[in-house]
Amino acid sequence: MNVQLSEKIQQLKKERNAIILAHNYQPGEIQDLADFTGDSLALSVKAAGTEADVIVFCGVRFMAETAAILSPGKTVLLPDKHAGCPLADMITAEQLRELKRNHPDAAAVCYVNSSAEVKAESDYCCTSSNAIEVVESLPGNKEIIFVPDQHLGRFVSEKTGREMILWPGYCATHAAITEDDIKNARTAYPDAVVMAHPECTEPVKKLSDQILSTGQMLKYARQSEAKRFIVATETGIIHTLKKENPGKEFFPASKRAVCPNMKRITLEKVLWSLEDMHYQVIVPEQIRTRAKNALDRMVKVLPASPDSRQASRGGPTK
Ligand code: CIZ
Repeated sequence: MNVQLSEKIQQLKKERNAIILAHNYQPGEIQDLADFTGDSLALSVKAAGTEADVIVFCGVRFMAETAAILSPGKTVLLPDKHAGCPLADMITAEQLRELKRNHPDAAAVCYVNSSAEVKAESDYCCTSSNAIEVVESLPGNKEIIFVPDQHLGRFVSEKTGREMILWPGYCATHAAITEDDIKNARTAYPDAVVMAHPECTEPVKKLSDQILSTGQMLKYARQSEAKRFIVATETGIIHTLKKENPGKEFFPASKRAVCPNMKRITLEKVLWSLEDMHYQVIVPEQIRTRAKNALDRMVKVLPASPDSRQASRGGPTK
């Protein structure tokens, strides 16, 4: 870590009454600098509960938007304005409106990896850790539209037995992990547990032992008796997995599973972001309130707050 840079950041952070959030997929030095690390929703919920005036979100745009949706009184900064999410960009609000016009009785469920506009058009939001529960909460005869991730959608459909209208979106970083990667990793580390994210393709998930969101992976690794783990998600999470579990070993399923957008955030950009108060992520109020409704409906069908849920309901799903 560049000590001078990080000292400057800490100083400015105090002056601005700011907090720094880092997603589990961020570079290690950004995670080490952050006040909180975690998944996008847990981070946004945490930030909303603080007295900070400024949130620096080290992640991608939809994550900063989620923080802005939950913290209308705070300034939300994304250190690199080009840090987008190709998966979130695979569906627009107009495309979802058209899907809803074609299925007027359907409930629209959107994965948190979506733009604020798409959330605003949705009845429910969900995360990869609660998507099954959100879908299960809907009446059995209700048609369901699920956007934008087809792999998470198919996984939820299989687990719940509910047929869903799936949008063909996908995360290119998770799609880069192949069946051969899992087979090769298993050959190299035969005693390792394979943890895969639900955004992975179906064949990869079928070859894995545990299908887990990032928060669930962290919890599973902490609690498991296993000593070695193959990790089939963005490789940034391995930094925290190693830090939290010094006696255990973690291997990426594929070294190609690196999200170029997540890696746009650097220490320099975090500093510039606080110096110049850019790039502000603003969600227009009429979009924000509708998007928040989708998040609130999600929380209502779950028994606890997203934070405690992550801890208490983060059990494996396979
Ligand atoms: O919602 C998030 O933070 C993402 C992208 C994945 C996860 O499993 O936490």
